[in-house]
Amino acid sequence: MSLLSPKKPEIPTDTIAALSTARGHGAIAVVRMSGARSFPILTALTGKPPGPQGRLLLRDFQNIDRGMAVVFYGPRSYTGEDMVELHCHGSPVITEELLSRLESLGARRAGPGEFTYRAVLNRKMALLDAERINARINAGSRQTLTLLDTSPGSLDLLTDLLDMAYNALADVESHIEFEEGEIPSFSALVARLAWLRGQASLTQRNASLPAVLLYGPPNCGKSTLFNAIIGYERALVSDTPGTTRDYLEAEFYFDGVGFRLMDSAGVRSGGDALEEQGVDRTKTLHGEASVVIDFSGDTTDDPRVVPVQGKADLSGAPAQGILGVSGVTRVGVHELLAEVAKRVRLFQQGDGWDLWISRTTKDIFDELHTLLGAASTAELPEISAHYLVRFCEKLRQDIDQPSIDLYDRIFSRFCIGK
Ligand SMILES: Nc1nc2c(ncn2[C@@H]2O[C@H](COP(=O)(O)OP(=O)(O)OP(=O)(O)O)[C@@H](O)[C@H]2O)c(=O)[nH]1
Ligand SMILES: [Mg+2]
Repeated sequence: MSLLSPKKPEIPTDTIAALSTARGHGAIAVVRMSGARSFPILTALTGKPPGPQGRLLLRDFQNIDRGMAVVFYGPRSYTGEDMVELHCHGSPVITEELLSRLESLGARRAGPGEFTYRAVLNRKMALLDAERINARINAGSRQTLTLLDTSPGSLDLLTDLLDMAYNALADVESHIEFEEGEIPSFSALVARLAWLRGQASLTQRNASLPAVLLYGPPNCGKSTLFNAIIGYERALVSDTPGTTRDYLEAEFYFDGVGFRLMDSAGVRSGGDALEEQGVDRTKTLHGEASVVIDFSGDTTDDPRVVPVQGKADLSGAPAQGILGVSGVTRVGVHELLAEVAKRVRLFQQGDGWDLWISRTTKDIFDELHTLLGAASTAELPEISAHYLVRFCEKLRQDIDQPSIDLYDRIFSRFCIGK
């Protein structure tokens, strides 16, 4: 089986550069360069040639900054090409200047995912597994990271499925030839594909951070709690009911689980037109949220809802099944977050999330599902065989000769610098 096929894109010969750390201000930033001219460009930038393999060199980046240059000699690098990492101070002015200088010395600015794209072309990783790199960067929980490490590669999953499909085809063809017994049902193949698609759906569900909504009447302390949880004064707080109108959101991590915490307009009727629009948004968010922290005082069977009583420092003990919390004294906040993390895990894991499956592999499974549906509902074994042959051909092609379209689909979802 070969990933290098004549239909594959050509290996590029130019040298690319990009900022690989997040944009904005930070202690350090890393600008990466990959390609045949990486070392000559580094020499031109710093006035000195790169040192021996793996050496870290302190360099003057031509009046722009002083920093560290890390050199990787191909093929022992991420992309398989000669690579340089320039570690500089994390200022957008510095990194932009540095990139412009690299451009003027002959590098080209990299597009999304271009470093990983080169790694695939240089056989550093299989195309269908390149998405794991992106998933690792975007992982919202420890569970995702663990599954990224333990799940078999997409090529192995597809190859196993192809074996099962060949067996199913052999059964149908021998039935056609000898016309004995019932038409084979290839139920094992159907069950396996259904399970894989279920795992792929769970993976997708976990691909974005789940939304946790603060919900309840005006003035109950939602925005105060929002600020207390995220650790800074993001939301306006006042004793005037109806303060929050637009909803706000901020990412938050607790006990290895990430979520998007959302503050919303307090729900009541009779406010002005703007407030009513805010309340409508809150109601929509309530329908979509993975977990709702509900200050309304009601209890419910909805597993997404965690009932709380706000301003626990002022009020007496809450009723059975309701958690007392205060954004001012932080009473109950830790317990609340533990409960939210528990609900988020339930939502994320569903019934047994055991395998991380990439989005492109999910798309392949969906196409295979259509073919298998046609094969399993066909009334004549010849028609079943026809669709099973197409099923096998499609799998064979995705394993051996991924199309250029597949490359585009995968790398367009990457960030620049990866
Ligand atoms: N003592 C006490 N006061 C609180 C607590 N939480 C909020 N407050 C006060 O209650 C008032 C309303 O708080 P907010 O956090 O703005 O309430 P809200 O639910 O966001 O209100 P709306 O945005 O109008 O829906 C403010 O004066 C807060 O200082 C709390 O836990 N204890
Ligand atoms: Mg508010």
